[in-house]
Amino acid sequence: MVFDLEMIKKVYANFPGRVNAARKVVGRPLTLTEKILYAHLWQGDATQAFERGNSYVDFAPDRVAMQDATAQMALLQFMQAGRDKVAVPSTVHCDHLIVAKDDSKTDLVRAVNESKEVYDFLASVSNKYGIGFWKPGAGIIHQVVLENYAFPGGMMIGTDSHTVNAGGLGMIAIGVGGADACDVMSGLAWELKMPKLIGVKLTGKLNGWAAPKDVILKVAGILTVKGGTGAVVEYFGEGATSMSCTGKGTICNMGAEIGATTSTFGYDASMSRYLQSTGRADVAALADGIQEHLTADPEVYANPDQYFDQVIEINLSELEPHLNGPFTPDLATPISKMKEEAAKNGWPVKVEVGLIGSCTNSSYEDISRAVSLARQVAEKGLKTKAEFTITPGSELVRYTIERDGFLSTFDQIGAKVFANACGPCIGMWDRMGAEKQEKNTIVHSFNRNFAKRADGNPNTYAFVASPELVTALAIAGDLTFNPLTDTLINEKGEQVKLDPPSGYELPPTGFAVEDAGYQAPAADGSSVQVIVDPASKRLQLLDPFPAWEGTDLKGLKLLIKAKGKCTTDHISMAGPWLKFRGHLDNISNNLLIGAVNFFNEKTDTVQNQLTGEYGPVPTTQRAYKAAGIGSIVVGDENYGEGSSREHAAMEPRHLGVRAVLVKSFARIHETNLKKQGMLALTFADKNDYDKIRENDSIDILGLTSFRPGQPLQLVLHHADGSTETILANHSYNEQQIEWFKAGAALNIIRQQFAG
Ligand code: MIC
Ligand code: SF4
Repeated sequence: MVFDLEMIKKVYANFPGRVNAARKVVGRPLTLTEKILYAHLWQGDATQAFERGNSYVDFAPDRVAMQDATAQMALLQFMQAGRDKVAVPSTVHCDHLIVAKDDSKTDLVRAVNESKEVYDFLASVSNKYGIGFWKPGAGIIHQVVLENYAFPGGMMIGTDSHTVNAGGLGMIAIGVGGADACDVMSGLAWELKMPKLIGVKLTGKLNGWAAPKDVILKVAGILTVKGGTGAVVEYFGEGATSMSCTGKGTICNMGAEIGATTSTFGYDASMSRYLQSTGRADVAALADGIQEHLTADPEVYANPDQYFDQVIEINLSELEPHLNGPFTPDLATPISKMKEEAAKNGWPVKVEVGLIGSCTNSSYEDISRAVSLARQVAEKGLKTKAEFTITPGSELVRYTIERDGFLSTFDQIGAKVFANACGPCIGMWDRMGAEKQEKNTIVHSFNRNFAKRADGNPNTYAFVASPELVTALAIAGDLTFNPLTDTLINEKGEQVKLDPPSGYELPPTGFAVEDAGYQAPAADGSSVQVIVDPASKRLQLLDPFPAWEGTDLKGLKLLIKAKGKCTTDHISMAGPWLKFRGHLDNISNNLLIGAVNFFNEKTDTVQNQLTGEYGPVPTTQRAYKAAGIGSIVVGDENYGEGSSREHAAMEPRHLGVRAVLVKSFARIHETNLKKQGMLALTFADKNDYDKIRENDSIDILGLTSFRPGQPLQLVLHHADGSTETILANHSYNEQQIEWFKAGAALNIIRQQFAG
């Protein structure tokens, strides 16, 4: 079945005209990114050129996707927006709440029982408002979107940072907070600063052990976790077209780890093959009809330096397999250097567990290449040294790999197959012994490896690699094993070498599935009741946040000055906390518990300025709230990196934090703060971070004349009676200032619909 074919036809019917209009106003050949963006202007045909990195632009995305952990908040907000039905095709995917422990069946049954209330809520809201619902077990949002909804030249937003995965099928797909999704589902425009453009030219061809994953691991090493901020990464060149569509998806997926707004590839034969094999020959035929518009103008790829803000070139023929980590996805080490690096840094080299799958790497191709290595275990008389797990990305893939015998090969090496869900990737992994907090190493094909992410153990060193390399390292049980050069000793004591992986881009006999797990919404949902039990611990209807009081904010207490990396995992942890994603007050008990306090280097231990005592961050903040005192959070570089979860913005808002002042922000988090009526500020002089003292009370001045481009003044009242004044920049435009004044963007939508 092809979903929303009429919508795709409409987009394609307008596409050539829109691209031509854009080329005229921009006055030069266009990149693919520009074509898709200009073809999705809210206003229709372009009448002016927008300045990259500067102009705020209103867009009209074609669709919205939400995963269960973020959909709860997105839909709780949408329910307040006063709409009967979503304005664009939208879907909900149940993938984040399933704990990986025993095996897929047992784990799924347990999750369906444990999270029944949440699943029922999501199913009934979906049914009521015309949203497609993918049941638990159907698969991970991004894989399901790629298989069913993504289309070349389309534009979508999703409440998950890895929504960008759909760039593999030539989309502009962007991760957002739930409030943004709520806007688009309510029929409003979606605003984004016109991104800068990074071009990545891929020459040569992948071979041997190198995989698409290595392209993005390498790019992450070059650009770092901040390098893509505010930019779209567009890949091109012979290396791009020679790669599979799902491989392109992997590269785009992990573009979230460099902070990129999104990544994309031009339409090519690999995308057409993928569309056909996933039952969408119609879409492929439509895309063929406008193919020159679904890639950049030829001048652009011939002279990329003239059209992109930055150009990187990677020769795939020379690309080495990489391992990125530990604790950050941009610490890239080519496998040949691992022995040296591990010894130098004291990384534990014994691999305890190899995990493949996730939304990043669970295509048929990935699994078939990994299985070609698993097969060699028996053939070469080896024994797998580490534990090994697989989380298939969708039921379509799982069913097909089972049919093709791959799962039984994995079974022979003792692998565990978890449910088609996020599982260990998001800390939903009941790993035996993790509570002992022993120092240990795991390797996985996921995208993130922040401390504690997979198993909650701060001493787990997690390294990211291609599924092929993960499989080889699990077989060897050794992080420093270089399959290109090293041999293993088999059961008979002989030295054997693994042959390089091989596999299939797509299943030779086609995909198959019995029940993909989709539930269509009611044609007329007006009589569907959505019930939220007021006594529920997992769901809570939202109360609107109060409007700004109309004055400067004075006497804000410093809640915490966070030191170093402060991702959304540090601000609002996942794992066991995922169960409270629909209950703002309960989840607020994890506020910033992972952030390191600059003054004592401890986590979750800050001074309460009212009592002088040290206590957990949420308790301290609740004390300020009870006393009617506002507070401020101070942070370092790239604050809020990682996830799209708006809980990281709503929790401080709910508990009475008024402003977040940092050296720099990650894009989605900065927008989330603005949407929820918070002040998201950056130090005009980054050195002023050092001026913030533990017992500071801080005034924010200039709010009564809050204007775009004009810094605010902050007065730091130190405990010794001295004061210092510093400047804070902001990136609010007129509209966003209105959100601040109204108390949240949603308060404005609500008023509009009520009026
Ligand atoms: C993640 O990979 O961190 C998540 C869990 O998918 C998040 C979304 C969430 O926090 O629910 C993301 O990447 O946006
Ligand atoms: Fe799920 Fe992990 Fe993908 Fe996030 S990155 S959507 S947690 S599989």
